[in-house]
Amino acid sequence: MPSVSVDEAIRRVTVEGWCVLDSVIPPAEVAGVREAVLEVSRREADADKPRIGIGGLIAKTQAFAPYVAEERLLGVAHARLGRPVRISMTHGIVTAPGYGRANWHGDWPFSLRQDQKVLHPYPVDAPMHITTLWALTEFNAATGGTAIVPGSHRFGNNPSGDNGYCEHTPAPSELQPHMEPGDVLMIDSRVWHTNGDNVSDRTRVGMAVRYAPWWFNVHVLTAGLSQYERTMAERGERGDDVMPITPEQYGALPDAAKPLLRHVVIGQKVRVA
Ligand SMILES: O=C(O)CCC(=O)C(=O)O
Repeated sequence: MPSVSVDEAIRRVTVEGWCVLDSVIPPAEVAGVREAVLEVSRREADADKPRIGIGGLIAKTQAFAPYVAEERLLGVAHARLGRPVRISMTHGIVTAPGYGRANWHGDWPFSLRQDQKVLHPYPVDAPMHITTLWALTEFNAATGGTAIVPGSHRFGNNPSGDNGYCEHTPAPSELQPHMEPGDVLMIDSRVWHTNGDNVSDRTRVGMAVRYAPWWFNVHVLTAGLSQYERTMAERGERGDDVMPITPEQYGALPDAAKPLLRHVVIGQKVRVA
């Protein structure tokens, strides 16, 4: 039985900017999801890499799809972002023992070293994106679990926007929530966060799934769409944050997940009249 209710989760994400939802993936089912993510990471990347980031995860495994529309996740997303919401990005994260802490940042469009971003200080105080970080192994201070600065969604800027705080120095008020496999950390994407140091002897496995309101423009991130193709050609790189899924992959998704991912199906027929 989950111990955090929908209402409590909404209150915490609204006021404190974060909340841990326990057992979004039931304990008996976590190993299957973890193995699916590890299988993709073995296919995609050199096992010796200290951090393997897997962009467009939903196009590579759908093992986590049964959980993305969980009542509390959608309850908070709807309360903060309105309806309908969409899943903007899905990433696998695998960090090896010894992998060090990265930099404080907010997530796009609050990752302020990117070209496309919200101006800072932010011109409006509004939730625009929600990041969820899924523990598939234990997340804690030893394994390099996500560090956050509670309340920082209301600070109007973050260290990647040169706000006077060092991006690489621990913040006095930070905390690293302890999460069991299957738990999910839900944050307003403006919350300052980073991975911690993995000082354990265990590989940390997780996922990031982000939720966006209906008006949020993911075209610039979606491989195959003209806005993405033009931008990436100018930059000479191809980001893999959002990868399209096939109609077959879409058809096999659980019904509750379909509305969240409809926008990334390729080969959709367009009716012009
Ligand atoms: O690895 C983590 O715990 C944090 C990942 C992160 O910062 C992100 O996905 O934006």
